[in-house]
Amino acid sequence: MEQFLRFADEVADARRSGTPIVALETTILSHGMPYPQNLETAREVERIVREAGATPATIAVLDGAIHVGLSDERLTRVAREPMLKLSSADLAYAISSGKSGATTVAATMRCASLAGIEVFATGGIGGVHRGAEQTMDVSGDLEALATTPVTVICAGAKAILDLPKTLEALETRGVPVIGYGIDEFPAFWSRSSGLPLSLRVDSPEDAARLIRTHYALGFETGIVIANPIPVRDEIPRAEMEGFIRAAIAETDTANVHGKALTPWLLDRILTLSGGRSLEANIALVRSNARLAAAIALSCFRNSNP
Ligand code: PSU
Ligand code: MN
Repeated sequence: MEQFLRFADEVADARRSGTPIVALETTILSHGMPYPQNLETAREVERIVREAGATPATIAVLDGAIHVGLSDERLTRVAREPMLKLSSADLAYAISSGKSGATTVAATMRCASLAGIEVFATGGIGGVHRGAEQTMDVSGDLEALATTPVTVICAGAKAILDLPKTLEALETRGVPVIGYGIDEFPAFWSRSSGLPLSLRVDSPEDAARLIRTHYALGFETGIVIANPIPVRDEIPRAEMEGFIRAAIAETDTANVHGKALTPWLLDRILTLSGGRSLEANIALVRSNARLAAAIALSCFRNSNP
């Protein structure tokens, strides 16, 4: 499988010395945020991971190769060039036909796992869409979480989703969903969803111990660490819900579905909220990167006492 992987120099060095690495996804950049904010965010998130003492590995498929760690030139390509949105089902196609694409949570987890990276920071995971009773639109992220041993640090699932059903689906698949310093599932742009979580950790050390224990028990699922957006950056749930409902109501007439749905909704919500949703999105990604680096460092200390 190494034949498909191209490591950036800093990632290759970190792998050689066995120091902590944090994987980062690219769909959030290419399909989730406008240019140039996406590029600025990508650079800043990498800087945050480095400052915390870990190595960032931003992942994308470029011209048929899985890049683990992107040069600034490649990062710029991902931020500016229209490219495919790659979930698990699309990876082999993109690689075997020499195409380029940004990786979703699902595809990034697979690439991280192939590269031996255990910790991954993103914004929010995909899940069960509202109206899934009719559309059966359920993100491949859930299946990837069920089958890929990578820990995902996120601000919950995007609140455009059906959050109760998303939690049920994760429970069925045996994926631990752990609140970080919180007893409920965060709702991405808002800290609160009203949905209780029974698992909670309050420090990177506790998270690292839990991760080690989960895999020592022989499980091969992913783990979700749900880190609420910082208080000062959140948009209260009642307010967000108005933007979300308005955007979803427009999807019928706009005739969007499938892969295009999540990016379309995020873009509409950005407009409806007057840009505030993007500010919040950037803030929560930063916060998740910081926590992911701290957890990766604790995992590293655990295995190198
Ligand atoms: N969260 C965001 N912006 C995004 C996504 C999540 O704030 O762009 C992306 C992630 O890459 C996630 C994907 O894996 O949306 C899920 O898309 P879908 O529902 O089509 O599986
Ligand atoms: Mn879908």
